[in-house]
Amino acid sequence: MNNILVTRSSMPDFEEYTNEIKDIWQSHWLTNMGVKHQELQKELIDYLDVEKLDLMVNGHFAIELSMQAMNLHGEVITTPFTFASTTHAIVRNGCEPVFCDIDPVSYCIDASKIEDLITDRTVAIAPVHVYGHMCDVEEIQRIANKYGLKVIYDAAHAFGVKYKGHGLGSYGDVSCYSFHATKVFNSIEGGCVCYHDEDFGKTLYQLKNFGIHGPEVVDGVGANAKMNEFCAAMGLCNLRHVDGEIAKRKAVVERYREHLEGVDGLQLSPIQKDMQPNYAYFPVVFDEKVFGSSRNEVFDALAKIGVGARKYFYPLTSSFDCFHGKYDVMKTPIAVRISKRVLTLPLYADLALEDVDRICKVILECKK
Ligand code: T4K
Repeated sequence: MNNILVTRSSMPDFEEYTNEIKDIWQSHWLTNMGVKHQELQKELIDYLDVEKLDLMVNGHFAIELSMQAMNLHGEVITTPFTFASTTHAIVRNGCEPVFCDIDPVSYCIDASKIEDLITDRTVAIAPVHVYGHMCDVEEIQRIANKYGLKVIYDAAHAFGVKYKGHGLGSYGDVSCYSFHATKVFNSIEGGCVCYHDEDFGKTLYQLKNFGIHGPEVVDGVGANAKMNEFCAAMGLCNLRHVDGEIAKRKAVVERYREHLEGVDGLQLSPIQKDMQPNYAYFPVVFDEKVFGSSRNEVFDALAKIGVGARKYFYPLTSSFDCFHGKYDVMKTPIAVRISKRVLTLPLYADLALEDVDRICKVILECKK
């Protein structure tokens, strides 16, 4: 079997992309909110079913600049079971992450534990729709309204997910998506912020362009987080095919489930109620005592046949070296447990079902 990695970027036909970028050659307009940028922005508002949206250079700056635009100072309740980006965006804004434990089934923030963490310094909640699973958006909004907190969703994994028929990105004050090469929908690098408040949108737009307000006015300390025209063009192409890609991912996930569902010692994620999933990741949690092999042993067995599963998300962000000694990881015991036991299996649209069969065979051979 050829090497199989945890994911593989979806790409349009070469001709489709070169066709899409032809007019960039004619116009010589390469970046700074050009025609492709505007087109993609419009199409994504429709596709994601959200009110307002601004494109970003990547998912990380979507989160970081959203927080900056809200001028947050204080504590932000979040989870450590995520990619570095979520926690780093909070810290780089000068705020203090306060880690809430995760739900043992969805792996998203356990909303029933948020209120206990609220202090007079709490300014926001930054939950993560991890693996494209959905947070308890209604309960989180109830808490935010009660305590006057902002809600910034890290929706990096949640492209195309719908809840009760509506775009998941319309929940909270903002939802931040990633369009990185490894995501369900990619623009090579890219991301967006979905939001409701017009004034927030204006501030965010300035912050992604150095804080520039007008040709002679710079009234914010901004960054450069603009999506360029080549990335926007890739996004336009990939958006035409994303429904087909998600359907193919679904077939891969169903094949995994055929092999692994009901096996003692393995925890698969259920499809959540009222939710249209995007099949972004396929996490499996290994209970060594029941299954007979640990997560790490399965990881090694797969590596031996050239399969690169990943330990998303191990280590927890709260135990990163850069935060050494700062956070007590034992305050989030479920996150610790899941993080030590989870393996995300290869998943992408073109993964052959026969390869899924072989991957599962190796996993099941680890059962003792
Ligand atoms: N919030 C959350 C919850 C996130 O997961 C992320 C990103 C963000 C925020 C921030 O969004 P961005 O600023 O990145 O837009 C990868 C991605 O780089 C990262 O975007 C993603 N999360 C994270 C979960 O996964 P690595 O370090 O695992 O990437 P890497 O280079 O090992 O790639 C993983 C696999 O993907 C490779 O084995 C093969 C495949 N791949 C990779 C690249 C770069 C491709 O097929 N094509 C490619 O171009 O972080």
